Amino acid sequence: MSDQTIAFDWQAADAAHHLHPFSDHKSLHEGRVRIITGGDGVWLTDDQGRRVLDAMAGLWCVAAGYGREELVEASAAQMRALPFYNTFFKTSTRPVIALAERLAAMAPGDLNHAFFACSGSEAVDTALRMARTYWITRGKPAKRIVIGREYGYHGSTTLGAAAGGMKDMHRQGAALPDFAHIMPPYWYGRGSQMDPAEFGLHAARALEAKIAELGADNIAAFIGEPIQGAGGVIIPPATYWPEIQRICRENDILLIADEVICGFGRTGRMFGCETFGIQPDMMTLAKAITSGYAPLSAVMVGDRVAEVLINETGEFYHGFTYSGHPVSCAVALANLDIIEREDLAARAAVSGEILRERLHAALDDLPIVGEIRGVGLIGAIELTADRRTRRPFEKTGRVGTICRDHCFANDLVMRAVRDTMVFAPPLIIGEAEIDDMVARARRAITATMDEVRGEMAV
Ligand code: PXG
Repeated sequence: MSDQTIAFDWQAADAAHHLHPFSDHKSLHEGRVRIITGGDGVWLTDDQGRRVLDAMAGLWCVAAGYGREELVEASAAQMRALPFYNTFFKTSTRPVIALAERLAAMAPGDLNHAFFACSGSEAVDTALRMARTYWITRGKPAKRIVIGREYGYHGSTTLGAAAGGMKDMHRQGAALPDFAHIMPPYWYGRGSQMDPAEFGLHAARALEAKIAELGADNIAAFIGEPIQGAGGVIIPPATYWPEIQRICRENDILLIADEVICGFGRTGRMFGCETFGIQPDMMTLAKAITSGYAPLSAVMVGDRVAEVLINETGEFYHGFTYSGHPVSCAVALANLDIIEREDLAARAAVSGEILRERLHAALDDLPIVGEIRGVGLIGAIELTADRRTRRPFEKTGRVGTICRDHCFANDLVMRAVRDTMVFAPPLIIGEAEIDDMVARARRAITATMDEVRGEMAV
């Protein structure tokens, strides 16, 4: 690095000119931002030379791990050949065609058609626009309402934020008419009096009640993540999704699975829909589709909806300059090669078992740990003031933030959602790295417990 680079005050420049996503800037400016400069496998390097174990895979996306030369090469080769061309106006490029065909072959059931965008939010927006367009084309324009769930996260465009169940986002201008929400299938937080199977049916039937209230003739679609990621890794009981699917079918409501986090092996199968045994009408994909190496998302559309869009709608007035960006598509193809060749879905299933076993062994004696849960390589640790009654701490989020900061101090990236620690490491994580991750988590959680012991049941 040149002297000039070293002398530059990156902290001051970031504070002066960079508005961060989902950040309270005042409190951000009170401390230092962590500047990440490199990555290799599950490890990040920061500008202080520290090595950090990234148990969040970037932001739930770096499935294949950092530093994969193959992805760099795929990107460079495509940039040399053709850095950009659009897919509007009767044109296409080979990477986008190859990727559409490949995703159609991979996706479950009849999800045979791909529409591309750059982010999960745009994919969700697209799916919702398609759902409404489908019903308009079929002569049922009143079917407009989209039902989502509390704690659901479907991105940050206005339609996605309205479909999601994050109240803070709704309060900042993202509450729209024709969106409704039902309870999440959050057994630990909402259903611990029932057994999980019974609670799964109970939570699904909230959809039936909402349909009765609003009228099936007014409802376009139900959207849900197979596992709610940003909402705190809420894993529904096995009874939940089949019941949701039954209710959607009986009421002629489209079922949209938001697989932005679950897709491409995270849950131990290629898609969350396979883990939970459902066949949606549409599926949104992003993040691990390129392992985060280039921005890309897709909506996979089933034959029933696609045939109406293709044969009856006429022009669908929707799309983005970078829909099917050739460089992102080339990276996605190389990334899917890695995911398939290294069997990362099956590997996530096995590593997830090992991780949970080690977490139990390391954390079960800490009274602050209320529950450890996971499927494949996505999971959560609930922090509680009283393990027996599951009493939460006062002022939701405070203890989670304390723990997140202790994780940082131990060079471990885990996210706090409310007072739940969530993790989703790269799918290539090895056994020794799992042990390392668990040891750091134990140190961080123990330090958290020491700090808040006075608030805990004795
Ligand atoms: N759907 C789901 C299920 C997501 O998790 C999006 C849509 C939107 O994707 P884009 O690419 O537009 O961000 C997401 C994104 C967090 C966090 O802190 C989670 C996401 C994004 C940013 C932060 O957990 N998920």
